[in-house]
Amino acid sequence: MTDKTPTYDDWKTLADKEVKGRDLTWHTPEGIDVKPLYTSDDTEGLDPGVPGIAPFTRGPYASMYTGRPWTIRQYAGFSTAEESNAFYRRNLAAGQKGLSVAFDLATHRGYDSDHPRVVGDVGKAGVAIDTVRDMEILFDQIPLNEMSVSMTMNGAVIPVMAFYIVAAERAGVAQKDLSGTIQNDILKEFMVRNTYIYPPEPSMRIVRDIIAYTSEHMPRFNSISISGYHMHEAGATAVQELAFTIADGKEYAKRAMEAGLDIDAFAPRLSFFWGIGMNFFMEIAKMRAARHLWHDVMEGLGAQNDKSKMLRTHCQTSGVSLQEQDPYNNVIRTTIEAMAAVLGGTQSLHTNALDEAIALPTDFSARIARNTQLVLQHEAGLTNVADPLGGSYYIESLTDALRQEAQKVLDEVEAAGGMTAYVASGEPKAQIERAAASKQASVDRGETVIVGVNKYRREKEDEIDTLDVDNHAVRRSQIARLEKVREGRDEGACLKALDALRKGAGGGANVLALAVEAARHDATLGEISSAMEDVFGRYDTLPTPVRGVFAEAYGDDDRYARVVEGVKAVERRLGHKPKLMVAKMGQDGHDRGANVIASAFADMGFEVLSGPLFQTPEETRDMALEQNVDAIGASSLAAGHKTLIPELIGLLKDAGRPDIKVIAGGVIPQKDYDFLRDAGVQGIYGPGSNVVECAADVLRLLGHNMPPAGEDLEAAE
Ligand code: MLC
Ligand code: 5AD
Repeated sequence: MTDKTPTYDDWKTLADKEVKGRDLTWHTPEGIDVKPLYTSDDTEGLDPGVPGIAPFTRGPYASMYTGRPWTIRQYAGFSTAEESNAFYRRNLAAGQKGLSVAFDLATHRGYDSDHPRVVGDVGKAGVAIDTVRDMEILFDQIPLNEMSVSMTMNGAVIPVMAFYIVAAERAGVAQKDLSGTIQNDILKEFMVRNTYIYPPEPSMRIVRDIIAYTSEHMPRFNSISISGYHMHEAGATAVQELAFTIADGKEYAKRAMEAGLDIDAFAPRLSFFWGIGMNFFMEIAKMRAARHLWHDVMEGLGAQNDKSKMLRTHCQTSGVSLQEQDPYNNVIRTTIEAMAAVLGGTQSLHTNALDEAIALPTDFSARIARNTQLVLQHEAGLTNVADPLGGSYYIESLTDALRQEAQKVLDEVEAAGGMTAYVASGEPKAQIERAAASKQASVDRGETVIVGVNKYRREKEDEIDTLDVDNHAVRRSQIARLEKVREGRDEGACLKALDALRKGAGGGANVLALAVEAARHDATLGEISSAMEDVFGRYDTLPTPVRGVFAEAYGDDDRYARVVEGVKAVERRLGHKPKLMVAKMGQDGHDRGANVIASAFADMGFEVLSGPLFQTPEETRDMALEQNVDAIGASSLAAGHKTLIPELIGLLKDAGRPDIKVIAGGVIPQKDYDFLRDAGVQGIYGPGSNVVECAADVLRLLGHNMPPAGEDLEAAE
């Protein structure tokens, strides 16, 4: 040993010897080259400061969890308001601290439960809410002046906020005493989540009206939850999630300022929301970089109050990281992700349940998910020190690299005229889809390992119990209550309030204030929503999947090449390219999987037709017949499959085209497979399916004899 402090070069000499010169650099999808070792050289000039003081890299509060732990806030909702209320109360009794409401897709998209477009969606992916009465039942015996409530609502945000305010009012709680958060983040809906209703401009006006209303009347309420989560779930890299989300936040702040609001009057109640996946250190660095970036953005906009510059956030562990295969591994994944969220300094956290890949949580899986947080808070010693990773060479360096990369994207957004214009150009959506396709290709090729899925796969899976909601029963009971509410109200007063809302939407009035009035007269969600639709219109888009990502990732891979040959053989026989329609029926807007399939199949030589989102089975049939497709791939991630897919098959039969093959993919529990097969579904592809193998299967369905993969799937055990 010499006295000299060893340098990075000293280390490199040794390491090179150990690995015989192999390059140990990790080239991340973010475009960051992560070295195999970090030293004090890497943090020279980087001082992250202390928690609670600008730029808040180390946390928004000085004492952080040493003063108060993060809020355990489990996102939940299913079936009726009664069932969800009972579920919330059980969870609160068992240690949950805040509420977070998941609404069904009918509610999200502004339809009452009796609307013909939502037959398959009512009560499925969340709770059905049609009127103030439903909202009163949802929060029955929950003191709204004490309990902070988050509501994930963006499309039908106006009627939902109005119902919440009026339900509280009827329970004797004034709106000034309500604490919580409304998601109200429409820009990311146009990019990735797809539960928009109106076109971008009127949608932005709604966001602004809510910020204005809450900053005046609801000082304890967070007016928006600027969400990167859904970008993350759609496949975005950390830099994309970070940059597009901060850019969204800047856009909302600018819009509110343009409407004459003082930035320091509303900015302290802007909040954020991150998705936290398995890339442990990257996720921690992302959260720290975000706080620094937001601080700079708000200073740039002229904020004076420190609270305006302080990014507070909710986090949710990643849904797409969870798998159907060997599902108990999901408990481990969620624990790791939850630790990243905590070490990144989150204010509030949802941990996913182990059955995520196939269904909504049961009491059992919800208990484990909640207890994951309780164990982290009470047993792991994580809350004893604020920002315990502060000063880590790697973390500080990665935080800075992410901040710089994201800043470059922020500058591009600025040059493109701000985020509304950039979103309208379709560019961020396309970038995220490219990242998603390339990630899928990497998993399918086994370069990215997922334990129990593309490596160490079990020969036989255990069955687990999953929650099933009787969609028809929920719909019947919702319709009965809707009718009762309509009968019991003063129709004249209700119509008058709706008319005032319609007029106000056309003029410059605050639509939330007018909707509160309509809700007081028991107008329904669908009525409030369509009063605004009369003025704003409804927004539709056609998916445009990216091309070329799979072809590039697979190159001359043998199996891929054989599938491409198979497609050509089928083309010769049919006299046209095999034509696949990717269909999204019902109000389910989760389109990552559908886009990945469309993109990959097109690369393999299929002619792919992507149907618009939100089709009815009739509309899918019409499009399929008109375009004369050979097969339809129905993608379902929101539990509408048992209603919508059999209906489509029946309609094709009635139209004399039972030969059009129908396959299904997405979040479909094994226990529904037989039901779907009996209904005529010819192939079912759950989470973890390999896209090239799906294509081989479709070729088989079209009469081309592809040998099964066999050797291509590395099966262990
Ligand atoms: C906190 N406080 C402290 C403190 N820490 N006081 C002293 N010392 C400390 N160390 C105070 C705060 O100032 C605040 O008071 C109060 O305690 C609560 O802390 P908070 O940090 O505001 O936490 P919380 O109330 O939980 O709010 C967190 C939030 C909020 C700001 C991120 O926006 C939120 O709850 N978001 C949740 C969003 C959510 O659940 N979304 C689900 C999406 S699911 P005061 O007086 O200042 O308020 C989804 C899926 C899908 O989207 O697609 O369907
Ligand atoms: N209950 C609980 N969790 C839900 N999620 C979505 N809907 C519900 C619900 N009704 C979670 C899942 C999903 C993410 C978007 O939110 O984790 O991946």
